[in-house]
Amino acid sequence: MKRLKSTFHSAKENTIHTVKKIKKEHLITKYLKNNILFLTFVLTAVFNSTILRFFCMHMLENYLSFKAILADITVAVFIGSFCYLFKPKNRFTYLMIANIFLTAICMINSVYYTFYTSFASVSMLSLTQYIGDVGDAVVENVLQLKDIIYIIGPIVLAIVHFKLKKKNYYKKIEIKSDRKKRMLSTLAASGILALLFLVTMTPLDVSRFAKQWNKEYIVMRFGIYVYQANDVITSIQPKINSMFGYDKANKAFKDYFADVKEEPEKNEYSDIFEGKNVIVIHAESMQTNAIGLKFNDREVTPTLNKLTKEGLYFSNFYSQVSVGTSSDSELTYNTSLMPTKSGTAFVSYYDRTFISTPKLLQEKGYYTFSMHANNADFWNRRTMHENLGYERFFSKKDYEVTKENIIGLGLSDKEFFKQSVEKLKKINEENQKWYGTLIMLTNHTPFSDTEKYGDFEVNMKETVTKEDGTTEEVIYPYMEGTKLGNYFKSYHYADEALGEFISELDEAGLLDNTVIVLYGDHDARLPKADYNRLYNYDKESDGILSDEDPNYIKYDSYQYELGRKVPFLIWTKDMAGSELNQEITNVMGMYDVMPTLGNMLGFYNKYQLGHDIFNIKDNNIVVFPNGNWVTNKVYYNSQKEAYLSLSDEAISEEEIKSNNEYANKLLDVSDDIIVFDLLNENKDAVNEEKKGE
Ligand code: GP9
Ligand code: MN
Repeated sequence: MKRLKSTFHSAKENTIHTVKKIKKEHLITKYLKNNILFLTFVLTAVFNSTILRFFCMHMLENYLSFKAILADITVAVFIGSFCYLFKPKNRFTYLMIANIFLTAICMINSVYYTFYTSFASVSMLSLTQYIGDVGDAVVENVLQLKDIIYIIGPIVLAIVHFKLKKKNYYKKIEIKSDRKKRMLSTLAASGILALLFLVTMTPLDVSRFAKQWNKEYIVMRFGIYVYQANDVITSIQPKINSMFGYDKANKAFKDYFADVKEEPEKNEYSDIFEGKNVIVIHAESMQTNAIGLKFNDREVTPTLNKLTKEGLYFSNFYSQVSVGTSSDSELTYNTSLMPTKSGTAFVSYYDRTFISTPKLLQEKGYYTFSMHANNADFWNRRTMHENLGYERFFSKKDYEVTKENIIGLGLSDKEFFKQSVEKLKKINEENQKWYGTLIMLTNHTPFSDTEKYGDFEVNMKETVTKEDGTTEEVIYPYMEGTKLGNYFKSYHYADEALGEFISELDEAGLLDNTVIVLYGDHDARLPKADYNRLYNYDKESDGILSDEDPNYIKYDSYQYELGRKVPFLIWTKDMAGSELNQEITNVMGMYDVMPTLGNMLGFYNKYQLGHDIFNIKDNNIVVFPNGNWVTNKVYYNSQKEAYLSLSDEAISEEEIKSNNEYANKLLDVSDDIIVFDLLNENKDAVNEEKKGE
């Protein structure tokens, strides 16, 4: 009986389940049937965006990226939801307009990508020169099927619409009362999808999205529609920033530079390199702390060790970058201005007027150029290098990049230098004097292409004599397998590339009248714990020494922050042993390069924020974008409002206060110059000063 009861029970359950299932199926089919046009709209929008990624980025994980597809669906559902505000027969018009709009975004980007290997930005399109370029691109590409394939979207939508109309579909589904409800529930669905998307975001996604310059990455993760919406917002932001506070900023600017001399202060370094060719090496992620470092008696940076010993080496030098990393260091190096407080100068303020080293040298008759084997739009360099006064930018398309010669982000440094030497030979033949910046690439985070860096071990080897008199080699892992260890391997490779470059230049006779300037662009952002292991390795436990051990070296956050020093050096073939061959230990920042180098090459910019290190000497202060600063005596951390004394001299409260004021004023005036375009606004005064020189 019991058994019978339970069989009956489960039969009943089954029936309920089947009924529910049928109802569910019925609901789904009902939904599909009632929303054919809306769904066609969503599908075509997602299809177009996917096709765009397919044509531009080729790799399967890019165009079939789950995140991008989810983002595209979210946007399409969101936009499409408003169609429910209209009567069914009018929904087509709304969806068609929206579809054409989204299709246009895909088409424009498809054409733009073919031309620039990057995605379009509204801020760029607003510049007439770009409209010209893009216009040409459209003409050149108009016949390419891949650019017009996107009209499949509106065509499919139209076909579906006319078929439905013929079947009297719109009249059948007309239920007046539920329009608002349907719109709201669809909107809510897009909200849920957006939430789902947000939980899949990694910190890297968030930071790249905020910066908006790594366009390929954003399109790959967020889809083209979110990219374009973000692009509009980031393009408008600088305009909004510059709408308020102009008068105050202009006054502060005039006051700041009122007492600055029109003429440079001369010293024994004035004009020493006037008329010489200059090669500037932007050394990716090179930090000072690897210089002189050895593993098992092998130097990490033999080339840099040699150059720093033979040249004029600034060993207490800091880069002053913000979120714009490489591009910020280029900005500060070239203009003696600080990175902007929001956004990045290269991306958000690329159309401002800058007084820069290449521009001033161009005025002195130099041919100016830059070389970097990465995509020209990375960090918006294509535009900014022109604005900074480089007459020619040799980028990825000017180099032969094959699968075999790629390491990490792109063309390997060895190959980059090799191919650059050929270009330099030609430049040298065609120009009397020239100034060029070469931007390295291989030594870039995450330093994981270790098998391509060549042999460089970062372990610890020891030879032990055994009781029987024979010897044995013991190997301790030390830095092997750590991120810092991999960084040293990568650094060693980059240093070797540098060495080969110098030899090749010498062989080509290009060093005879040339000054080499090298700066590390910023630190490599490596874990503090890895430095602790480097300085406090306990081979017995393969861990870290106890802080009571006599050999323990303190490495706290102050040491870490101060350890972000990067090398800066000036070297010529014949400098070794001369008066110029020296180490300068006074603290110096990237913004001091333009004044210091300017004095040596014979140019001057009144609106520079740094100082000639040979004038300011031990009285210098290096201000960081976050308000921290360092002098020879003290390092101040503005977030913690705490400092570390760097000398035996007492530090007074007043000193801290006045340096804080100096730092804040400098950061404000620098930001104002860029945001309010003050060098352009005051161009009459600026030009007047130039004439007076
Ligand atoms: C890219 C390279 C790296 O071309 O300069 O930029 P970063 O990530 O160091 O800012
Ligand atoms: Mn960099």
